[in-house]
Amino acid sequence: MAKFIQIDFLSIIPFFRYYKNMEQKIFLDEKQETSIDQPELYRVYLLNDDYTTMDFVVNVLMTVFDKSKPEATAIMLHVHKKGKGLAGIYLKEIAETKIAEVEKLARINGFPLKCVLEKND
Ligand code: TYC
Repeated sequence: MAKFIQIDFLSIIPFFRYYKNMEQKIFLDEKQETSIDQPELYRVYLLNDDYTTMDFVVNVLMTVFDKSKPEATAIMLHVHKKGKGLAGIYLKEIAETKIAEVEKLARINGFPLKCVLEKND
């Protein structure tokens, strides 16, 4: 007759495995949730050139990127002086649509205005 509680270590191993798997599953589920909660965002930058008029760039910033006139003017002047300026941050598909819109508007108006897309890390 055993007087003490005895632990059979070999029979405990499957339980350790089970809890380890559960922890990993929870970890993976949390990771998945995070990627759903925080979609990847992209920055759309306007690039400077010597031919696009300042008025056109201000107009693009107001119509495509929903900036006020003072905001649009400040961004345009920043691009003009520094070579590149942030127009907005969007989901990838929206950012790509905006770039296509800008470049189409530029092309039909005879301007070489270009944008670049960068991941918002
Ligand atoms: N550098 C242009 C000019 O002097 C103006 C300009 C500003 C062009 C911003 C592009 O993204 C741009 N007419």
